[in-house]
Amino acid sequence: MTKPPAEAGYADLVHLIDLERYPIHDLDSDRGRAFVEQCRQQLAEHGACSLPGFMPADAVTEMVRVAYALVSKAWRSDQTHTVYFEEPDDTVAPADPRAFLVRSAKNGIAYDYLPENVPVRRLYESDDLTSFIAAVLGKKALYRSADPLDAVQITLFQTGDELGWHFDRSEFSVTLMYQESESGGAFRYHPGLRSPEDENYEGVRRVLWDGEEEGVVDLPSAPGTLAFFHGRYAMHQVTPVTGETPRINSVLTYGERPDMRLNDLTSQLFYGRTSN
Ligand SMILES: O=C(O)CCC(=O)C(=O)O
Ligand SMILES: [Fe+2]
Repeated sequence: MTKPPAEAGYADLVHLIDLERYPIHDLDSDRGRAFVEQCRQQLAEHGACSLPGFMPADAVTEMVRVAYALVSKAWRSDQTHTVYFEEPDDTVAPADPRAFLVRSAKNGIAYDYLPENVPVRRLYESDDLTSFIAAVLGKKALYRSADPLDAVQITLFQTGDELGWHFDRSEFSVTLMYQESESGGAFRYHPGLRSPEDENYEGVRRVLWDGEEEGVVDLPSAPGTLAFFHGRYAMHQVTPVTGETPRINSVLTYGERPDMRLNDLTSQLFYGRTSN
C-alpha cells in the first residue's frame, strides 16, 4: 500500500525533528497551518522565531560527535570588518558606523566535508523543511543554496571566538544549535534597527559606540533550537565565548533564486578555498 505523503515525510524526519511539537511534515492540516501562523507572528513581533527542542537530543548528540570528528577540517577565520561587510568608508566621520570595525573569529567545517547521512544534511536536504521555511517567511519560492561549501556547515566557536555586530547580506538566517559554551557565546540582536527605507546610522552608532542596550534582545538557544531571524535588518552579534566547551551550531542557507553561491573572496575567507 502506498503511504500518504504526510506519513512518508514522517518516517524520513521523525529522528531529525520533534514532529509532535513541530508538525512540519503536515503543513496543510489545521495543526500545521496554526503552527506556521505562530511562527510568522513571532517573527513579525520579535524579529526572530525560536523553536526549542526542534532537533531531538539523540540527533543533537550525533551532530556534536560529527563536529569533533571533523574538527581538523575546520577553517579558522579571524578578521575585522564593518557591520555592513563593506570596505570601511574613510570619507565619513570616525564615529560613523560605516567606519567602525568589529572582529569575527570562528572555525567553519564546509558542507562538502559532511557525510551524507549526518542529521543536519538530512534535515537541510529535506523538501519538507524548505517548504516549512518558505511558508514561515511567506515566500512563494525558496531554494537551498547552490554553494558546495556554504549551503550548510558546522561552526565551532572556541574560547575567545565571537561574531562582532553585523547585518547579514542575506535577508534572513536559519540557525540550529548543538552545543552552548560554558559562558559567553550569546546570540544578541536588535530587531528592525534598520529598514529598507532607513539605514538609521545614528541608532547603529549608539549600539556600537555607546554600547546602548535598549532594544537589544538575547535569543535563548539551548541545544536543539532552530531559530529564524531577519539578519539583514536586525543587527546581531555572538558574544565572545569563554571556557573550554566550544559553541557549536549550523547556519542553514536559503535564497529566492536557485543559483545562490558565495563569491570567491568570501569563500576564501570562510573556508580557505573556493568551490570552483
Ligand atoms: O551563530 C549564530 O548564532 C549566528 C550566525 C550569524 O549571525 C552569521 O553566520 O551571520
Ligand atoms: Fe549573521
